[in-house]
Amino acid sequence: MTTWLGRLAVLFLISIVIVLCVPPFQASAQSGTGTPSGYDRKEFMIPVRDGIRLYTVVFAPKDQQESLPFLLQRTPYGVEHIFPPDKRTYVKDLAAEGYIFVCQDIRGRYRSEGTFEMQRFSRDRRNRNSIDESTDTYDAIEWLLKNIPNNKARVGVLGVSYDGWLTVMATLDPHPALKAVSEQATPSDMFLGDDFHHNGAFRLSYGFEYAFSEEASKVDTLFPFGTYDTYEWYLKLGPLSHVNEKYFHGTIPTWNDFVNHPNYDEFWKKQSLPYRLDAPTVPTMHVAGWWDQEDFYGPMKAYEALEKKDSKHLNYLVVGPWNHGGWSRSEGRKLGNVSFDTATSRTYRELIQAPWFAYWLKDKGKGDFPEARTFRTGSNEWKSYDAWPPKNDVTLKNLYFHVNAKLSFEAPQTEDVAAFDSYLSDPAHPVPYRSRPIEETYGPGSRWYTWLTEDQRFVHMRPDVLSWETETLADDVTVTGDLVAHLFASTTGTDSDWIVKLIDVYPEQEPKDRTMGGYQLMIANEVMRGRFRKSFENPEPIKPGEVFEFVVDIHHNDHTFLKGHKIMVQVQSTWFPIIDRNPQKYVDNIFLAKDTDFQAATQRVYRSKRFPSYIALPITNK
Ligand code: PG9
Repeated sequence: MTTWLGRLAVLFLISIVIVLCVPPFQASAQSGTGTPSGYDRKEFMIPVRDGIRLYTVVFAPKDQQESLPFLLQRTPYGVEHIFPPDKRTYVKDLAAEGYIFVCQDIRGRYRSEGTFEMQRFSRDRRNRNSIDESTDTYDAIEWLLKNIPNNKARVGVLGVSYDGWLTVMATLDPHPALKAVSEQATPSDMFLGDDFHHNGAFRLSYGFEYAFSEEASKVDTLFPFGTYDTYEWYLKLGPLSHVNEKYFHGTIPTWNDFVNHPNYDEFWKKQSLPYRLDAPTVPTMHVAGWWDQEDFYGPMKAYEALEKKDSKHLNYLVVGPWNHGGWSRSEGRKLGNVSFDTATSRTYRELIQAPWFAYWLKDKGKGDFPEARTFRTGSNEWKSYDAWPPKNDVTLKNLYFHVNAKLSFEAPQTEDVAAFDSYLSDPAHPVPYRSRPIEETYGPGSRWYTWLTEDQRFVHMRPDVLSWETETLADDVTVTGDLVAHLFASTTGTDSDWIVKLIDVYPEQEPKDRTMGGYQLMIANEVMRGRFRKSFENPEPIKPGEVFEFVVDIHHNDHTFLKGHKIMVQVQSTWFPIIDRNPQKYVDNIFLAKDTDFQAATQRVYRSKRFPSYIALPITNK
């Protein structure tokens, strides 16, 4: 790091306090250490098998009579300033139940010793001295059982996002005292669907800012942009090769990994959870938010991977109308402008999370948890399922693109070769992914947290964003399960991104809230990087002008498009700067592309009998 960067980093350091009671980067200026509460707070440096010591804070209830189980959370975001459990929204209901709470800085972060590695690979088991996050958790648990008085010799682990991923790591070769976990918004695959890439398309602003934040220093550090609207900053940055040339100078390991692994190689595969997970070993509750701006794919995939071998029925899923970690704070009655009529986050904490741990760690309740619980948006109701995605009462129906910007469940009959809609995609003028100014991701006042619920009218009718919509719905239409877009499309370039957004269009006269009149609420979305249409391992150029079927999985959902609403689909080829600009000319590694590689391209989306673009929707009446 250069000296000026170092100084700025220190300045930023002082201004950021990461509080573990809320998910990462929901910063708060308060320190929990001095807050009076019903807990005794003790700090330890817990040694693990290679001699490294991990900074750990233990909160035991002051009036503890009986032996209590542990609830452990491990984190890269700093435990020093956490609130006592009875002051933390996230675990207040658990605190009322009675646990000994433990928080630990993982190796190399904040006050722990050792070296941090972003999502450290699993150790080589042949080497008895090797370590990973799983052995660190094991050793910490072993130490706690032996050294903290009056413990019940049972442990639960929970956490959101990175802490959720660490929760999953705890279940690999678990300590025998580990009796239940809840991973919440864990990433599962950083190339296919979580923080750093989606379908191989690089999440530029997130990847750049997060890598810096974790690796420029031992503590979280905001990148010193020196400008408020990062849209312009990233545009001026130009090709990604300028990042190391101008700013990182090779000092940020995760950025170097991005550059060195542009395709789905062993590096990404070995990190992914489906690669690491086998049959569930510990009762596991996965928690996801429909509008999670960071890791929605992750918990859904982790659930799916474990479910394949869940013969002992240890694997459960909860999905609600939340952003990243939204269940752990506030009431959850609203997200951005969207109302859910009920306190969804509180319901989760009181009626789902607390009974889950009470059953496994304290033998309370019957343990008859539904396999999957979701909050169905639109109709705003909790649903229980005995399988996810639901197998019964669901019919797959295709919603087709038509002439005059129409969508309908009838397939197009036209043989016309010119049955397509078209736009010019220009990387010099990329479509913003949220309305400008695009504040730095985790900066003060950032609207990052709710961007997925933003009214899509801010780009509707842009010449490089195509839209199709249904007639006003005469009846409710409910989708439940996996939604997949099939785009028959061509480009004049040799590489191209395809972004598909499924939108619930509110009536112009919205009876419940007139400010929502005509609102375009995105309920599903995804980007597909064209070079990976056949293989994520071996990308290929696209043949200019040839029509391909690009299959874009826009993920699981449970949503009712209410009677009186319309269903809309938007397609575009840039989503900046959350997704880096595709040069639209095939180059082997986009991280090394030159300025001159970027070119405008004419895109066509077909809607004919031969090339019927559509979205496959799992529809239910239940
Ligand atoms: N989404 C964050 C993250 C997790 C794991 C790796 C990289 C980033 C987080 O909120 O922790």
